[in-house]
Amino acid sequence: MSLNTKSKVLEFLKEKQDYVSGEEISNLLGVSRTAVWKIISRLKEEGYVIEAVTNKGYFLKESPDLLTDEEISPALETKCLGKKIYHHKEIGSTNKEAKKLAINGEEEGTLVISEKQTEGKGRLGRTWSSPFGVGIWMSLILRPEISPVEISKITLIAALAVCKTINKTTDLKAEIKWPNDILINKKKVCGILTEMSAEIDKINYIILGIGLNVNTEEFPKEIEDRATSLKIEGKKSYDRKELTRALLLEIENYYTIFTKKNSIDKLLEEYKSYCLTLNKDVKIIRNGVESIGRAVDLTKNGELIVKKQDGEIINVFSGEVSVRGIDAYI
Ligand code: BT5
Repeated sequence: MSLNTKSKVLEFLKEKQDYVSGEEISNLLGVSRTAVWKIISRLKEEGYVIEAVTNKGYFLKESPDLLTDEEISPALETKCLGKKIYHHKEIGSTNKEAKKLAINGEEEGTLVISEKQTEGKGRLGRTWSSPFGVGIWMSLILRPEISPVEISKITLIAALAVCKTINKTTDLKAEIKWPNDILINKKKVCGILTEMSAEIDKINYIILGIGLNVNTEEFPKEIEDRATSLKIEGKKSYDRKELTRALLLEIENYYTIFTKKNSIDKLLEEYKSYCLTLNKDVKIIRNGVESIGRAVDLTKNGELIVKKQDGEIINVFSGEVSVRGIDAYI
C-alpha cells in the first residue's frame, strides 16, 4: 500500500466528516475493498479513531496528536520548508538523522521530526530533554549560498521565527536570550542548535535544529527551575501541528528575506525588539576567561556588542553569554 493511497483515504475521511462506504472509497481511488480495509486498519493502528458501521461505512472521529506528514502537510502553506517530512515516533537525535540525510543529498527544506528523542543534543555536548508527544523536536536541512562565517545568522532567523510564532499564535510573550534561547517569563521554552558542514568558502549543508516545549508538564529535576513550556505558562494545551506549520512558515519567510539579499539588515530591528539581552549586564565566557560588561547593541551581522567594565568594546560572535537577573552570576 503506498503512503499516497493512505493519505488520500485520510484526506477523504477528513473532508467528508460523515460515514463513507468502503465501496465509495474503493471506487474513488481505484483500489479493492480489501485494500481499503487494510488502509483503515493501518490508520487505526496509528491512532486514528475510525468508527465502522455495517451498511454505513467508516467515520473518522478523531485524529492522533502526532506530527506525521499526513497531519502536517495538508494545511502547510510553505513553498519549500517541510515539503518532505521524515516523521519518527522515537529517534536518537533529529539533528543527527538530518545530517545523515543531508550527506546522502537530501534536498533543502527536508524536515526530520520526532515525537521523542533519546539523545537530544544541546550545544557543546549538552543534552536536550525531549519526551514523547509534548514538544516539537525538529531539524531542517538548509543549503543556502552563503559563506560559512554567516551561519550564526541562521540561528538568529530561527530565534526570530520561534518568537514570532509564539507571540502570534498564543497569548504568551516570548523573548530571545542571545543567541539561541527563547524564554518566557525568564525560563527557557526553546533551544536552537545550528550545525553545518562546510568547506572554506562554501556551505555544503546546514542542519537547523529546534526544540520547543509545547505541552510539557514536568521537567527533569536539574532543569525544572530554568525550563518551561507553553502549557505551563499558558495553563492550557496547544496544538502542536498548528504550531509546527506556523513555525515552518515563519522560518521560510525570514529565511527568504535573508537569502534574497544575503543580509539580515531588514530583520535586525525586529530581532532587537525581542532580545532581552540588550541593555543588560552580561557575563561572557571566552576560552574559559570570564568578563562582565553591558550588552549595548548588535552589529549588522548579529554579533553582540559588549562594553566591558574596563571600557573596552568587544563584539561577541557566539558562545556563552549569561544575563544578570536571568542566569545569576554575581
Ligand atoms: C540548546 O542547547 O538550547 C539547543 C537545543 C536544541 C534541541 C533540538 S531538538 C531537535 C534537534 N535535535 C537535537 O538533537 N537537538 C535539536 P544549549 O544552549 O546547550 O542548552 C542545553 C541546556 O538547556 C541543557 O544543558 C539544560 O540545562 C537545558 N535543557 C535541556 N533540555 C531542556 C528542555 N527541554 N527545555 C529547556 N531547557 C532544557
